[in-house]
Order: sequence, then structure tokens, then C-alpha cells
Amino acid sequence: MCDNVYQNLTMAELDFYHENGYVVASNVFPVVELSKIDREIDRIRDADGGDIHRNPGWVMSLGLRSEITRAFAQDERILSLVEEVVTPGIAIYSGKLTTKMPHAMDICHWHQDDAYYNDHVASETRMSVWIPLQDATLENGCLWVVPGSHKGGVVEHGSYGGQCPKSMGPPDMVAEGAIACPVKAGDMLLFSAELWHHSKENRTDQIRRAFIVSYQEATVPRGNGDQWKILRSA
Ligand SMILES: O=C(O)CCC(=O)C(=O)O
Repeated sequence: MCDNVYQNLTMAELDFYHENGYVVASNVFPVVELSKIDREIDRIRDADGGDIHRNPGWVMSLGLRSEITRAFAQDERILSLVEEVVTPGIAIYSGKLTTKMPHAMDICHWHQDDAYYNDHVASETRMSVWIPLQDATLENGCLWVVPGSHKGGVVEHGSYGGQCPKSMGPPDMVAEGAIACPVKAGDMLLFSAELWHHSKENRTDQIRRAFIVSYQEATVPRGNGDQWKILRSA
């Protein structure tokens, strides 16, 4: 393959995204490259003394943490896949690493990212890429989503504990129509900032990490503090 040829969403994938609020793109990254990022996360964690977030293993502002994580958040393979969703132009809103430690019982309650992001600034097309560094499975805490829920706007969020400071309901909230989204390492989940999503506990003895970057159209005048960066102008 030519070095400068990148994968776009197919028409069918784009339609699926607009209808359901999410889509999985396959074979975006070689697993060996994800292992390198995983080791870089270990290095960042060790450099920070291992206590960098109230949720064990989480790293906020990930795109600012090192040259490797910065380059990954700006990677053309990702941008080519989001460019027909996020428009005009592309800017980083924020980036982070979420972790499920082995046998961690904490869950990330049902929420919509825009319930947080809109506190900073509104966007028409904002979405996230969710890139597992290990296979994300039912057992280790893959994401769950409610297809089509991005169409209803942002609903009320409150404080119910768990990994997320605000969410749509208590840990046992039943979201009608919810489905699990297992994603293999190397694949990438794209989802709208208005999509209802959550993740359950990790019932395995292996860590589960996901590199998450949120993008928005370049015409939005700011993002989440100094993480905001226009990558392609409008
Ligand atoms: O990666 C996860 O387990 C879920 C994280 C999440 O939904 C979030 O931080 O907004």
C-alpha cells in the first residue's frame, strides 16, 4: 500500500454511523504498534508516580503527555476515518486513556460525552474514537451503547458515583436497546458525543486500556483547555 493512502469510512459505514451514532472500523492499526503505545503509557504512569487520576490507571490530557501520544492523537489514519463525520475541518477537543484494572469492579455509568463537553463549548459534529490497546471483550469491560440514542439530544445527568462524575442514572440503570460493542485491538470504535454509552467491570486478570480522542469541527472556537488543537482548518 502507498504510504499516503488512508482508509475512509465506506458509504455503508457512514450511513450506519449517522443512523446508529457509532460504527466500528476494522484493521486500522497493527497490534505491534498498539503494544508500543501500551509501553509508552506504562512509562507515563511510572513518570507520574502511578497516581495520576482518581480512577486507577486513567490518564487525562493524553495527547499532551508525550510525543508518542501526541502523534497518535493526530494520526492521519484516524483523521481520514473521521473526516466525513467531523466537518468543516477537524480539531482535537480532548484525549484520555481509560483503564479497567484486572478484576476492577468500578463501572462507567451510562452517560453522553456532550453532557460534559457542552460545559466548555457546543459542537454540531463532535465525536470520539475509542481505540482499545487490548481486545475489549464482554469479560474485560468493553463499551456498551444504545444505537440511535444520539438523536434525542443531551438528557439530564446527575451524580451517581462510579467512574464518571455525572451520569444518567444509578449503576443498575437499564438502558432499553443497549448492546455490547466488543472491539478487537487494531480496530477502532467511532461514536457520537451524544450517544448513550457505558462500560461494565473487568472480570479478567488482564488490564483493559482504551485510548480515546474526541474531535470536533474546526469552526468551534475552543475545546477542553490547552488540549484544543486545530488539525485541519475549515
Ligand atoms: O472506556 C471506558 O470504559 C468508558 C469511558 C467513557 O465512556 C468515558 O470516559 O467517557
